[in-house]
Amino acid sequence: MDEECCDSGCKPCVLDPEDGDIPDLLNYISGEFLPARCEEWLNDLSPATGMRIARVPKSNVDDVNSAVAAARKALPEWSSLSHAQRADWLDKIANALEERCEEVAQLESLDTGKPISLARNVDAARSVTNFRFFAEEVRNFTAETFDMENATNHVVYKPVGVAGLITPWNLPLYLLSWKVAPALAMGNTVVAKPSEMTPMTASLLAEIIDDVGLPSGVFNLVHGHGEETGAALTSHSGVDLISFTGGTATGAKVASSAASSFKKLSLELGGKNATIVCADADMEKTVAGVVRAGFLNQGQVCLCGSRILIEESIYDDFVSRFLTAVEAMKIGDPADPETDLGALISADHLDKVSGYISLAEEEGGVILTGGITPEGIPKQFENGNWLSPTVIDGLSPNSRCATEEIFGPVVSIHAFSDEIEAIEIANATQYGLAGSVWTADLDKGKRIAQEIDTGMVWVNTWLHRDLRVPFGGVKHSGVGREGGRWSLSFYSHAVNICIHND
Ligand code: TXE
Repeated sequence: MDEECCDSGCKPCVLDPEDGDIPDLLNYISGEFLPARCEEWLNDLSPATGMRIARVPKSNVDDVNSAVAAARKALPEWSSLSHAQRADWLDKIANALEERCEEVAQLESLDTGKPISLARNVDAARSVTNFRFFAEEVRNFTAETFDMENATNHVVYKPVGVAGLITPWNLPLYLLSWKVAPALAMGNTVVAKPSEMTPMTASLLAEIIDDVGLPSGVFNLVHGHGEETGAALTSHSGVDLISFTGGTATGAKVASSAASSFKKLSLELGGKNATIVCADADMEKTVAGVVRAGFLNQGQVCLCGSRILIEESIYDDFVSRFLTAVEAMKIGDPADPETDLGALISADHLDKVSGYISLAEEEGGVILTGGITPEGIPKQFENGNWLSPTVIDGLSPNSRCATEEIFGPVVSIHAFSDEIEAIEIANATQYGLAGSVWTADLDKGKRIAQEIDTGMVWVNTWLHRDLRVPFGGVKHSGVGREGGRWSLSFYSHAVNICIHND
């Protein structure tokens, strides 16, 4: 094996001497598959093995300019279609995607290091559903009218224009399709910029869109680094709207870049979500739910419950059952259908997460389980980014590890004495995305849920999604809401036309 300095990070990547036939992914601009104009490439690495699995165009401002020009050119015709016509296009994409569902799952698991079962049941399935759901939403979309004594107000929803869609690496096609579908449904044209770490399924989507014959320029895809390609998109004067999902620090840069040209903006950022376990909760169901909330996708979901608050009277009993369940999870080969936990996204990210575990020890935390490279990882994975699921006790709820986003398979556990203290701890972070409450008393569950400063709270469940409901955060977790009619409203301008009756 040779070592080479990757463009996609400062870590050396491992090159398989037999990787000569790795795919070169391409941009998709105005209906053509193209390399970056500068003909430079980034390496896409497998999180599980560290091997290079693809090359990605290192696009720059020239490629972004071409993509935006293509999207602007396609806008008048696309935006003149009816809702029903655009819904038909979304259904065609959904059907074609569904036919290649297994391929989506395989690519997503390879590119992200997540277990194949998760890629099949969540990523691939939801990507199809997103297109189908928004096809139906826009078909049934009715604009409001408001009658006055001598006039009628007609609200008309116009497309915003060219939508720049920037997505992260944790749920690549799931999140991209969550933005592309409503953006197209409302008559916008799109320039998508997926994460440079997980470009594969975005390229597959471009292939599918090309196959179904969507008019050229309606959907464009530009691969590349965030600082170069992403920043060129957010600052582009020909882009009218930015929807961004990613880290809070990047979100701040995106917001300031988009602000000078007053782009419509939606930011879905990080989270540090509390899971509140009350003494009256059903122990068996709660343990299973709290493990899932803490560790799904190796804890790399913005909604993950990484701060577990447990009522004092059941603390010892709950923790003992919780540890047993955490230690029973199967970590290893992402391609094995029995695997529960795969690899972390990158060597840099593993360093970040491991750094937090060291910090936790400095802050007085005690590692109850995990915190190490899992034992028995097969040889082919020895250069991958592996970490065993980690549970930390003894931290102050105000410590950095208990309040900052770690975004890995790491949770901290804390005791609380009553509802008021649980709410106080839950709110003691700059984030405000989600949370969950586990209790047999549904009135209490609802009461606590209303006091948590987040955009979403689940009671006795987690990540139980109805696509019609608003999705988004408060505080440093984001700005704006997407989902159902909130998406249709974000991806359009509401214009009022008042007609006098006399
Ligand atoms: O994401 P970034 P990173 C959190 C998590 C993680 C941290 C950093 O805590 O550790 O963010 O992750 C593009 N202008 N989340 O650095 O940088 C980038 O190319 C325009 C939470 O990997 O936010 C990618 O397409 N775009 C999160 C996208 O932004 C830029 C999911 C996200 O990358 C850009 C992922 C710029 N200046 C990480 N810089 C969630 N909310 O679910 C980067 N990008």
